[in-house]
Amino acid sequence: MGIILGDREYFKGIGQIAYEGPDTDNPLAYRWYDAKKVVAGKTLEEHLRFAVAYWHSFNGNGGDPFGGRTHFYPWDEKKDKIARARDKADAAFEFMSKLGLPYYCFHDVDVVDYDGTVLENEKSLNTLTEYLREKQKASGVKLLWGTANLFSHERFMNGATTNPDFSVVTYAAAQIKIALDATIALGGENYVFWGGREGYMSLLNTDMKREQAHFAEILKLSIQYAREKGFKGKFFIEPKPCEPTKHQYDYDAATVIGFLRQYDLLDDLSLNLEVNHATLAGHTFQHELQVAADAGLLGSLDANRGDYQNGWDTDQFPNDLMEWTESFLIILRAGGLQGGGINFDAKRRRNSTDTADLFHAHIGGADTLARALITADRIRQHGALDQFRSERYNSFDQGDGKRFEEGRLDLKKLYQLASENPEPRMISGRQEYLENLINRFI
Ligand code: XLS
Ligand code: NI
Ligand code: NI
Repeated sequence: MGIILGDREYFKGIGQIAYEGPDTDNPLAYRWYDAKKVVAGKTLEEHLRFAVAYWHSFNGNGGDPFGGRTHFYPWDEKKDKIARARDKADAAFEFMSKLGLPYYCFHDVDVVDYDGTVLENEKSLNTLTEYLREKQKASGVKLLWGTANLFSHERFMNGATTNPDFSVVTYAAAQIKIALDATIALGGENYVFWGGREGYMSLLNTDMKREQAHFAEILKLSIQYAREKGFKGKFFIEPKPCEPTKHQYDYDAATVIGFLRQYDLLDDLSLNLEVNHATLAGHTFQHELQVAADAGLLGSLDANRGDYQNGWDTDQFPNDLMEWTESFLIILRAGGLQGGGINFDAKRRRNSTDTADLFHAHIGGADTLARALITADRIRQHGALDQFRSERYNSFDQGDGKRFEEGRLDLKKLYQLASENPEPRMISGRQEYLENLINRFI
């Protein structure tokens, strides 16, 4: 819908980012993300549903444990927090409209400072919600998901919904209620729970069973509340194994699925998977995608990447074509994401201090993923990969193998078959051949 400016232009000298194709020399153009291009029956825009993360792009200041801010924002200058929050919203919508990406995501405290009582904070967020609603209308940019930041404030140091002190749990609940109200008011399509402090540092002071039951109860109450208010969207849990707590309850996809099953929460919740969280858990992102897809719970994605050498959540912008091509093979096979989209939960490096860097980061991310999606579709069209996979299991497609899958054989029958049949022949898994096959398309 064109570029949306506030009182002033924050990203001067950068105009609308357009698709110019792989051969362009313009670094401020998309080479692969051609939003209207149709792949596997849908446009790239419909497949990818890219979102900009408010926290990394407009709040994150480049600080790290060893040093303060390196990113200085012109929208962060006014004294009054509401005026400052409005400036930030102006900058955000200018940026998103220039990039032409369809969605954004936020935590409550990204939008406006929460520095008062519960009711004062609610009032501030409501004021900004009104403002964001106008911005959304003017730009066509939509809210992919909202969430509550239940990890930064010191009251959450022992956990939020899993805090051993009930009064802190009520504060967490209140914050969720207010964030849900804002998400609903903005037509948010989903709501995310990432439990930053939901875990423990030491079992010596922790009743894990009780804490997890409290978390489940808050999820249930939150869903109930939102549904009563007419929210039709999806709820996602975002797994992460550690950081900030030593051991987070939502460790990985399989753990979260077990938890959801245990507390009967599978109807309303599915997963928001993040690349760097997968690798922190000792998995590939592809593994996490496959676990969620197999359970029918592949909801939404946080796109970023970790670092091969560092063991923490570096949240770099995605640029690994192989990783994302393999990922899209899984996503396409699963029929796409259920209700979610792809949020760039990624930040520019501490020393990427030019305004243009924020554009390069998102353009590179969008192009990497678009290119990977197109590549994965070509691999699927070619067919040899999927054919190899299915043929690998064809001994279960007929005869006793089929009867086994249908649950119609007992252990004695399997014993009998093994004793009657010769030693199974060796069948190659042909991994190197398949890796070469994928490389042909990249
Ligand atoms: C942090 C998480 C966070 C969630 C939203 O590691 O990825 O950014 O996506 O709370
Ligand atoms: Ni995330
Ligand atoms: Ni993360």
